Amino acid sequence: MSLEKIDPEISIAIEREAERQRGTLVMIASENYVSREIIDVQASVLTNKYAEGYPGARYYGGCEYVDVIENLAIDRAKQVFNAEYANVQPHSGTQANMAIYFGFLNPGDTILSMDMTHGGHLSHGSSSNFSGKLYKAFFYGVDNETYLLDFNQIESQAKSHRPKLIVAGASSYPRTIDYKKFKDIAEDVGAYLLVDMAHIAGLVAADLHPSPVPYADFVTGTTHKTLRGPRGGFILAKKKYSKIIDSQVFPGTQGGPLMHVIAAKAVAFREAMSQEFKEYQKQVIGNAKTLAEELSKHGLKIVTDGTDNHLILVDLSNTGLTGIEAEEILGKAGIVLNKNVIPFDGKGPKVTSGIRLGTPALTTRGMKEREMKRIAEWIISVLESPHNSEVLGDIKSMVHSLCRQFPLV
Ligand code: DSN
Repeated sequence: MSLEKIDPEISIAIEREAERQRGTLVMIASENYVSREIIDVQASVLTNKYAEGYPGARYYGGCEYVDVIENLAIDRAKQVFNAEYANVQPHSGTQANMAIYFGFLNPGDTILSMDMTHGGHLSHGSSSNFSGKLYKAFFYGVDNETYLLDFNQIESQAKSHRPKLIVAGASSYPRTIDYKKFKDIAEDVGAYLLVDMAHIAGLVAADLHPSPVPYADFVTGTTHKTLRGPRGGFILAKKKYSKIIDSQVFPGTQGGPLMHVIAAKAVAFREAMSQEFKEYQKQVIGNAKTLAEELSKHGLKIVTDGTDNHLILVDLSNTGLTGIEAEEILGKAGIVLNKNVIPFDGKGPKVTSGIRLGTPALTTRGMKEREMKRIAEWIISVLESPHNSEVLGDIKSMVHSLCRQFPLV
């Protein structure tokens, strides 16, 4: 029997979500569209299987095929990122970070990470997250003029707080991160270095952003952002840490691994080895640069005046709109993105003075510089006429027609 018949409410909601994804411009920097193969693998019979443990050492029978799958996922992750060790079981990036904290810190230990209001992530010590409740977190930020990472500040914070772990990585930082500088500071103060490369994992896989793997003790990431795989996390590290990390992922912080997701991660790592993937990532960056230039030409303030990666942070302070207002009106025109705090934002995370835009999903649809220029014009028109329903309606229909020209597979 079809889902439509046995559960029409869920069936209709899924169909509407599919229409929404097809018919709007997905510009949330952390979202993407996976291949049909990855969707099929995630929807496979692997979802039926329990496999607590690791390949060759499970707590359940019948694991011979899922062992093959997990070994392939591990080997491919190691190959893509040139890493000595990989764990592909974390259900999310936050759980990957949790396994590292649990493995190498004791409650009350000090960590030093990027301030969430300057672009850091919830799981890097925010007081509302376990990481800020269990550990004593101190934060570094960006320079108040350039909005670039301030390594003098990072170094002096590290020297005064003597953290056991330094966390590098961000969810709204538009520039290249110098991991060697982080490593030098960590070494100087005797701290471990964890790099959370969730946002830029696809760029790193394609050699378009310097890899943290040679410098960091631990690298965590997610497979669903620029890497364009299923929703989930992974960990890379030096081999000497493998036993501790494995035991902190399972049984430390998780039970049964999601084998359908791990199989889909394996397919994503395989896709990431292709020339097509490298070309795709180049276009992601090219599109982001064009979008930033066009928005800036039309008078919008771009944080750090541009981007090196897949995302752009816009400071709305000269538009008279807050981030939440901009998110809402752009959404009405079919342009979906998120409000975002900008460094030194006085408005707080629920309102914000900024918006974050990303190009990974639009680039997967095949859009290039030409489309970015049109989209920039639409964004400007919406922001200039936020209460003009005719303008919003016109742009919404142009968005629809552009989406039809770039169908999803
Ligand atoms: N919340 C994600 C983002 O959108 O950046 C990171 O986990």
